[in-house]
Amino acid sequence: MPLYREQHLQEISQQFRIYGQILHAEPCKIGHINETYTATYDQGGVLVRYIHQKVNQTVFRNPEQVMENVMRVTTHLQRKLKEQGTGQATRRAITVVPTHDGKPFFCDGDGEFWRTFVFVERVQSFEAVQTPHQAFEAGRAFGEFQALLADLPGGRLHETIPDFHHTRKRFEALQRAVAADHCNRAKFAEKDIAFALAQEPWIDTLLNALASGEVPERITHNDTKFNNVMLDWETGHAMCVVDLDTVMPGLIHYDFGDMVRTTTSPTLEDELDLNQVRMQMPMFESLARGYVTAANGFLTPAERKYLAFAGRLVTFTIGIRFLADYLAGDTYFRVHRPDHNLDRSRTQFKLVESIREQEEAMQKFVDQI
Ligand code: GN1
Ligand code: MG
Repeated sequence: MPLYREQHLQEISQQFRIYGQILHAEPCKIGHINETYTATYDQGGVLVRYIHQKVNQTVFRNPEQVMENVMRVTTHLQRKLKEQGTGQATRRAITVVPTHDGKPFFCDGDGEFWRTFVFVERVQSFEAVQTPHQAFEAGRAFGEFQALLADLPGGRLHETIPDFHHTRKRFEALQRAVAADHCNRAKFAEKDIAFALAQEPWIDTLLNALASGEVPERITHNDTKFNNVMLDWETGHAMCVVDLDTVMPGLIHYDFGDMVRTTTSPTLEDELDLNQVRMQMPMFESLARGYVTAANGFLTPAERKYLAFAGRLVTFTIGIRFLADYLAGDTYFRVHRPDHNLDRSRTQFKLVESIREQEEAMQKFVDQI
């Protein structure tokens, strides 16, 4: 990190209720949206770590509402975990560190929005799943997360990004990006665009099910990427889930679908060798077992019915978001190489096809859990 950034981070860190002295801070490269740093402090001779994070305000237009949600959710999780007698509550749910005047965030002189979390030690996250057991743990972790939040008191949570998983609106956004072809890139993505547009007949399925009351709105995480699950170093058990910025009203399918997207293929989400990209049944089975077991208390038969389909839908939705961002000139997702968003969208579309081929078998498995 350049020196001036480090200096700035030192100033930021002093705004929060942290005892001791900051020693150093490193950028953490996970995630496409926010800017995250791991900072080490000396507290009475012991090294203690915290997370400082700058919120991307282009993506999160109302960060104060984001933090209102995050506070309600984390306070509730902490309280329930303690009531249940779960030890190590600050490893089981993230903890927000307030500023000296008790606010959950700090706005610096440049209008940047910062927040701080307790660093969860002795856990790690992975970009791709290595074993079915990990897929099981991911499913269990997010299933428990939804279950714990089912009785969140107070009014409806804020929609921090309205219509976040609204496939029809994402589809229309793609159509607009194709028509505008702002960067003259559509010619490099003709096949991909054609594939995406051809999927239109089934994209409203869950929106219709929600509108007709067949499936209910719940509190969901909405960004259940596998790298948002923290696994204990020693036991491999999921300790907690992170990245709570999009916790808001949603369908459980958005969570389960994104888990299918990020836990069942042996590849990363930007894999270039599409032959490697595929939905692996043993991973799906473990994932589904972990999730359904944890969510069993509240899942309705109608919700179960769409679990395999959810994998296809969410993978497709994120695929078209990548593609639209490629066409618009990479303004939303952070990219690390030319055509990165195009590569990401191709990986998603390949996975959509693989899921579709196996969807019946996947749902059959779910039905007998
Ligand atoms: C973004 O920043 P990250 O990696 O947690 C995105 C998700 C996408 C994901 C794709 C707020 O999440 O919706 O699924 O990239 N988050 C937001 O990797 O748009
Ligand atoms: Mg995220």
